[in-house]
Amino acid sequence: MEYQYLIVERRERVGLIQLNRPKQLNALCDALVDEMVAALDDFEADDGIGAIVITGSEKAFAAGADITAMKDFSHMDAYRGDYITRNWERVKTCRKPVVAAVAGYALGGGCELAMMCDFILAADSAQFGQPEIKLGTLPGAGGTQRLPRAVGKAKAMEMCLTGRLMNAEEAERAGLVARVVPAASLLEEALATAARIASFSLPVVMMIKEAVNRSFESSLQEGLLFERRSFHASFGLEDQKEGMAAFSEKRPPEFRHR
Ligand code: CO8
Repeated sequence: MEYQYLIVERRERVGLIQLNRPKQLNALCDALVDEMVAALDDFEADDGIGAIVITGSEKAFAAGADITAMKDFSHMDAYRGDYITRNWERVKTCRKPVVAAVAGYALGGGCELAMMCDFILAADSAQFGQPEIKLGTLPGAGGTQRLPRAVGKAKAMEMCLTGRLMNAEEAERAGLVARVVPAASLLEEALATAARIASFSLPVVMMIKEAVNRSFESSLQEGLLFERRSFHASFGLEDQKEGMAAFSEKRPPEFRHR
């Protein structure tokens, strides 16, 4: 497929999606999101891909939903078109791990997109924020829901109510990002991290992703039960036999189902 707003590449077992609408700081228009969904569909269906990285440019991961495209919407336009939320959740429903590699601005929908990914690696230049209040609106793709889960109520409330930005160092301290790396090595680090994930048994990777996500949707007891059942199920996998045999034989495992 030809992409207008993305650069999509395969780096061995890692699928790389680079948002590429530089003049608008990767503002998330419908066409860009549609392309991102198509790229995710392709990578999800491709047995040769074990993990996915979504990144932007040096200046912006994404500066939010496209304000120019939505500024004249009526309530009916937004509601009937299910603006934005229509297909954004595809990032979340992807069963393979998705890593956000964020440099520069991740604002509004950009911050929400990063938070939909499984975890965020941030360049030291990254800035996160939900500045919708300054536009007379509010976050619409998870900012008021995922941000408090990531950084706690106080910081999330303050950010959403004031529109202030959080830098990479604070974001790491607050638990919004997994790790901060120098801007120059962000992509390399993100690809290496995704490649490591993709080197493991894919069914196990998917089970782990599912189990961690379950912790946000269930009581502790239910989550623990889900985890235990998945753990039991892993003993039905050839890769579990290989992983444990390799440990006993003091050799690296060769997972077949990658
Ligand atoms: N939408 C459309 N165009 C944008 C956006 C955007 N979100 N952000 C930047 N641009 C455009 C600018 O208009 C400008 O275009 P032009 O050159 O034609 O004037 C170009 O990108 C460069 O921007 P700036 O000149 O402003 O660059 P600066 O370096 O001076 O500033 C900032 C960078 C601080 C990022 C600034 O551009 C800015 O504040 N942008 C808007 C950030 C924002 O408010 N984001 C939230 C948008 S609303 C939103 O995301 C709602 C989400 C809820 C829906 C659910 C999911 C999306």
